Order: sequence, then C-alpha cells, then structure tokens
Amino acid sequence: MKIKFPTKKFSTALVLATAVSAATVSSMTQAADWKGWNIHNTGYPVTVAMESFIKEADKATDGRVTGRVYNGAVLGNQSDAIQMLQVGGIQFAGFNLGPMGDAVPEVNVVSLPFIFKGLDHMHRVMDGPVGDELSAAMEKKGIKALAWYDGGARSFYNTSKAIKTPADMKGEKFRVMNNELYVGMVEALGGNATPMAYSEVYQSLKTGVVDGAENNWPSYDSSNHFEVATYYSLTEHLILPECICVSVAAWDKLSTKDQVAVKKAARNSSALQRDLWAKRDTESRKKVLASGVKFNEIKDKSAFQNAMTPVYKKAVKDNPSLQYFIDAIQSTP
Ligand code: GTR
Repeated sequence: MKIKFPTKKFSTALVLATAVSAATVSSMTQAADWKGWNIHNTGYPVTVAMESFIKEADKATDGRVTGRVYNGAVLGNQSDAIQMLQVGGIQFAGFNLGPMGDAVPEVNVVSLPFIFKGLDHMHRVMDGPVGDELSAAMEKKGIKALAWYDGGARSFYNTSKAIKTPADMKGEKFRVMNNELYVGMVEALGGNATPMAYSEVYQSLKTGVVDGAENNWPSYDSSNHFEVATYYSLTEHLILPECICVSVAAWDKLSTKDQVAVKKAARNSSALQRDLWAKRDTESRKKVLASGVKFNEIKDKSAFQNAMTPVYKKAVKDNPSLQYFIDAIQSTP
C-alpha cells in the first residue's frame, strides 16, 4: 500500500503512527496466500490431509489465511522444499523428516534405523516432549512443525531377488533419500547407495540405474515402483514421522488468534491423515501383492539391526547432541 503524505510537515511520531496503522490495516485486509509443497498425487493420505488443513485454516481465519496445495513435487524436490520453507518462498509443506537432517542435525535421530519400536511408539515419542524438542530445533532453522503425520515403515524392494539377510544386499544398488546417513545405512548392510529425488526413481529402476529402493507400502504403490521392482522384503528399517510444516516467516506474520486457529487445523488434519494412512497401508499392501509382488517376510530382523551399530556410532560422532535424543527415544515406553 502506498501512503501519500501531504507536503505539510508532520512530526516523526505522527508519520510513524500513520505508517504503523496503515500496515496494520493492510495486514488485516490482505489475505496470506499460502503455497503448499507436496510430493504425492491426488487422493494420497498426505494430499487429502493437506487439502483439509488449508481449507479449515481458511475457514477458521475468515479467509485471512488462504492457499493451495501443489501436488507431485511440481514446486521442486524435497531438498528444495526445505530451503524454500526456510526462506519463506513457500509457506507450508507435508513431508517425511528424512532429508531434514542437513538443515536440522537433531532431526537425524528419527533417521537412525530401528530407533522406533513400532508405529505406536513413534506416535508416543513425537506427540510427547521429544517431538516438541525436535520441533523447537526446526523452528530455530525457520521451519515450524504444526503436527505430525504418519509415513508407516519403510522396507527394501528390488528387481532381482528377495533380501533375506544383509548378505543379499551385496552388489545391489539402492536409491536412498537425500541424507548421508542413509548411504551409511545401506553400506553397513553391504549394499551400494545412490541419493536421488523421488521423481527419478521409477525410471532409474526401470532402466537399471538402480536395482532397488526403500519405501512404505502406500508410496511403493502410488509411485508404481511395484511394477518395476517386484521383490518387497519387510525389513521395516525406518519409521519416519512426517510433518505438516509451515515457514516461520509466514507464521510470524499471523496474529496470535490466527496462529491458534491454524495450529488447530493442522492437528485436525493430522488425525485425519493417520486414519486415512492406516486404511491406505492395508489397501496398498493388498493391491501390490495381488498384482504379483513377491513378498518376503523377515521374521528375525536381528542381523539387520545388529549391522546398524556403526551407523549409530558415526551419527553420534558427527553430531554428539544426538545421544541425548537417542536416550530419550529409547527410554520412552
Ligand atoms: C514417501 C514420503 C515422501 C518422500 C518419499 C521418498 O514415503 O512420504 O515425503 O520422502 O517417500 O522416498 O522420497
């Protein structure tokens, strides 16, 4: 808004007061138009929940926060999204915390393989004090987690054979998400790892650039990776929380009342997402198995778990503050 002052001289205080009240009026009348980054397609639990979040935020703030979810990573890959949130280029996003470790080292604790005992344990940790502390660490780096979504458990899948023991990973090249820790994870199991954007994985599996990847049932299904990598081995090595996150730059512009309303919308969307997730997890598993995926259930995962000792050691050596979070998670019942 351009403010025109008459030529007559005003006191500095009056000029300032006018400018401040003009800014207040403008922030009251101009809706914040939020861009939301999403990697998934229409109908995916994260997509539906993010859409519900922005719709409820719009309604609850009387249109002062309005926005749109951009699906299929059209706004860039996940590392771009993290940076865009930090500088306020986008205002919200929904993604797993895997690639967040570079920007917020404390968050790497959730990327330590087998750190969570199961989905319920992950919920108890993330909905409790540890989740709050991780959220505070993220906030210092410009990203605020309003609520946590589910991302199930990730397992390895590949094109040529079942992974029954770590020895079966030898000579196999796996796509991992963008985080050095995952390269170490695959190497500790005896395989090779290539960090790569999600959008490139299908083609890379098809053309043999990689032999496998790792993900949860719903993503294995929705990305169509199950068509080209037909062996799914239930390692369940990672249970990664996902967040509905906002840019602190956008958050700080909201009134306290609107922040409360937007946070509530995020919490409600998380309840919806977790519900949709549980259903989709079962449906996707059924669907890919019916399509002929060769499923390898690993009853005893101890060989995989034991191989992770050097991964934990290196992570703590690189970032000693992780030990506190490892202890806090492991001692959460
Ligand atoms: C999905 C997850 C995405 C993304 C993707 C990947 O399960 O929901 O945020 O991280 O995996 O493998 O890149």
